Amino acid sequence: MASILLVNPWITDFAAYDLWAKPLGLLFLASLLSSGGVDVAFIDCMDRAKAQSERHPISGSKRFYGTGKYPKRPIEPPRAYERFPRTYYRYGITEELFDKLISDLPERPRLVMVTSMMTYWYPGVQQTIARIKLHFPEVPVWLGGIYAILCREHALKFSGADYVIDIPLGQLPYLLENRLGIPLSNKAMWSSLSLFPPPFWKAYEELSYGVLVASIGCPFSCPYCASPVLQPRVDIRTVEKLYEEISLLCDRQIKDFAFYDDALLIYGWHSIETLLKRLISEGYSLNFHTPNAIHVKAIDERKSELLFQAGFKTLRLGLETASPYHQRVWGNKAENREFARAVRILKKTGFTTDQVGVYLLSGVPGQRPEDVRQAVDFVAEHEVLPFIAEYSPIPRTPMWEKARRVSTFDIENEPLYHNNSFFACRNKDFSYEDMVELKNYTRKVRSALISTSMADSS
Ligand code: B12
Repeated sequence: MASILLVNPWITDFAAYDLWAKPLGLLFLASLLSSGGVDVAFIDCMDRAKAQSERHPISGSKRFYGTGKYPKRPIEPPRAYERFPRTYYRYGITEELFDKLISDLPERPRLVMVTSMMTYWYPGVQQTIARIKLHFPEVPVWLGGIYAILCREHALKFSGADYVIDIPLGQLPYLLENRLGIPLSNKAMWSSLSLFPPPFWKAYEELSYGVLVASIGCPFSCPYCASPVLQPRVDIRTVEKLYEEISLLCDRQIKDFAFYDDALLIYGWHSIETLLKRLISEGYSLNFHTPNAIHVKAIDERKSELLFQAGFKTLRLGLETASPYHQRVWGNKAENREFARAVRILKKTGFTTDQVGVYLLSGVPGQRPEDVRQAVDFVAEHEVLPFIAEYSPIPRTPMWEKARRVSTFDIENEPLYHNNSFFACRNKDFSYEDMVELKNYTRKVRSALISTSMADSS
């Protein structure tokens, strides 16, 4: 049997927190390969439990609902960040542990597959691939995932991978067969999310949460978002598959589950409505979280009640702005009156202030700091928590051209400038200091809202 090693690379950034972040695409890839007859080995450089076991000097820690801090160590920043006043880190396991995990492999793999997430985390990808190459100089390394799709040319030149893959997953079995002579017995399974086996959770000896995706694709075309490029085709996971995944993880005492859908209450609802009713009727007691935000327009009494009864604990809503003009030109995702209605419904159902967060984009080209401040106040008036999402310019999105014109940094050729913390689209009307001030202001607003809601409930 051929053997393939799959690797989730290190993260390199100024800040990173394990907010239910697992390499779900790679975990599906691993289970598809395994069920097709390949021997699969899996190394997750971001596995907090593994890092803990090696007594990492700055070890990770557990926080709310299974989330937690990654272990980290400061590293030399790349030249693009030279004058940026924040410490740059590599997050994840140590190089020593990585080497040990590689040496413990039962055999030399025929192929190594590496995933990638944020485009600006590519130094972590480079470092991981370089380390793999030290051990297996002649084994081909294939890179896929979000950075590989959005910045293919850059990845071809700089990642160190032998091959950069941006084709749909359904075509991968043919590529494996034609290029490397690795046959797969389950080619049809690769074509749709509804046919994928459960993710390869056995890659983790210890898990503190699970992640799920009920659908991919989004009916909105917001100009700042890459979802239509990354997931152009709608695909739905069946109730049976989701139920199987949850039961398997419940056998491992997992209680917390985060959904990764871009449109959980729209496309995902086809499956989760039946799923949640079934879990409730069978007496499951679980916590669900939606860190990637749900659509305000899709919230109604029926959905809200079902989410509440099923145990949803962390809700994030995508409002993005309270300016009616921006709401129109940024994709018509939600209007203020729809937002007010949605919050009223959620509160009436029983969701509390600290359970409902609202994402607000900040630093979008053409936006003023006052717009963001007004949005923060607007959200606070409705007694739910505002969260700033600093704008990250993303290639192949409709807003990219405007971002390129506004930014004084070379965002075209240097993906490090897509980093939301770096805020490359700063300009004379919206400075880096404005962004810092808005983030501090929003933090204070959140603390005040939480104290008031705690005082009210005691
Ligand atoms: C879920 C999600 C999150 C989760 C965390 C996910 C994680 N694992 O870390 C949360 C909510 C925490 C999150 C946060 C953020 N996110 Co986010 N997120 C997503 C989302 C919606 C889905 C990603 C996903 O897991 N998809 C599901 C799995 C099944 O697919 P996949 O991993 O892409 O893999 C598929 C293929 O690529 C392929 N594949 C994967 N690996 C490999 C490897 C090989 C070899 C091969 C052949 C194939 C292959 O297989 C899969 C099959 O379909 C994407 C948007 C999108 N629609 O993709 C944004 C997205 C990745 N996020 C984005 C952003 C901007 C952010 C934030 C910065 C938002 C903010 N401003 O605060 C934060 C930063 C997080 C941090 N840690 O610092 C941007 C990326 C920007 C960039 N420059 O790269 C995206 C693209 C959204 C957007 N705005 O367009 N995010």
